[in-house]
Amino acid sequence: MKYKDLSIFSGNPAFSSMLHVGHPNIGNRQRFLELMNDMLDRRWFSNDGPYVKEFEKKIAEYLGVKHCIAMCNGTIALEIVIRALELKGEVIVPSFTFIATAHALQWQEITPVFCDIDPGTHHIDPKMVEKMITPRTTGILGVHIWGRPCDVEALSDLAQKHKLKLLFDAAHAFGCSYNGRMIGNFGSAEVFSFHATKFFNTMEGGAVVTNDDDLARKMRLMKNFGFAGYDNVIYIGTNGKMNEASAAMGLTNIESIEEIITINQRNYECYRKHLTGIPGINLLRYAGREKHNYQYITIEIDEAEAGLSRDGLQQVLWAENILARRYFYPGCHGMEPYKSFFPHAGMLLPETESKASSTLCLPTGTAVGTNEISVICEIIKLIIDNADLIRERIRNQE
Ligand code: T4K
Repeated sequence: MKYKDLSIFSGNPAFSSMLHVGHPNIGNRQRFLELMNDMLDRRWFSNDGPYVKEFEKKIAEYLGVKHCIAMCNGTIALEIVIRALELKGEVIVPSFTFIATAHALQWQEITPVFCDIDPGTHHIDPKMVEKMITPRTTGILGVHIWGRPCDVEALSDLAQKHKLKLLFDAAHAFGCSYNGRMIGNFGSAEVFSFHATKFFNTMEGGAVVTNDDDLARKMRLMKNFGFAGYDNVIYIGTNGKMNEASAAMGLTNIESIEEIITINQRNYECYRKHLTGIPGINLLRYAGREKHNYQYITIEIDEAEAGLSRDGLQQVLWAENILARRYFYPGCHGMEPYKSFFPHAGMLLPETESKASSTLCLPTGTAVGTNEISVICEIIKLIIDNADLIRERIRNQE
């Protein structure tokens, strides 16, 4: 598809350079450079260096949780905690999540059993979870999609009732709360991603946080090859360590976290104001008294009302250099190896299929200003106003 040809401004995109979803936020650059200089002087780059230790302490304090084990990324963090919890057999997980959630299970030969979502929240539906429990089920892996907490209480009750382990993928939910308590304090453990595209980043990085002392001890061994001191390996392990440069980025960014959230919230409010009233475009709301990080601007496109499909809208936005992303499309069950393993999974996942084909994430973060957001919304309005014409142009290009 030649996206440029779809520009509504006669082939001249509205923005001269790409507006991204996931352009990294950077705190105080000078502070980061100072930390990097110190690191170079010290010549200590990895293996539980001083920055990683300080980072873990700061994260644990910020979340009010006993243990933070920093890792090289969120995927390895998931794999390590899944192993430390001794999950096996089947684990129930939403299909409407990033592929890493499912892969972290499958990588350890655990079957991810895909569960449908609640269409109102986009979260794993506890009523459906209960129906998917079998004698092989050992755990539930909930995901706090878009930084909004999933139904922690219902999942905790289910886990308790059926004697299952409960783990949360909180990759999107750093800085968010559930019932006034910071995400990070629920289930046996919660996993964060601090990837460059996350609102709070360590370039690459992640962490498992937990209030369980034994689990924390086990994961500390596991992320360092199982070493319990020089020449003494007491456990099977891997290399899941965070490096010092990543920790320095984390230490820099944690100082600016409230500022970054304020900008994300400002951007969200700006989108809310400008998208209101555009037919068929519904912004997912951050509501209530919980703490939110506002890192995803997610819209749902009602094709019948908008006159255009989600994919049609995305194509025209790309032509205007607005790199909107259709995250979690087509759902984990629609990707390999799961597609081949469970070719009919979609029949049990109607809400997942519907949301995977109707949601779109729009650019935000500190690299995006309110003027740009007004223009993005103006363009979306123009596209929807001219949906018939645009459908015709897309058809001609296919
Ligand atoms: N669980 C969940 C629910 C997750 O969402 C994720 C990761 C994980 C687990 C696993 O955590 P990690 O192992 O990644 O720590 C991104 C991220 O790579 C991934 O971390 C994230 N979720 C996922 C939702 O999105 P893509 O496919 O969007 O990456 P890419 O390269 O297309 O970049 C996205 C946008 O960001 C582009 O428009 C370019 C921009 N960008 C990206 C990078 C890396 C920049 O402007 N600068 C950059 O440095 O996956």
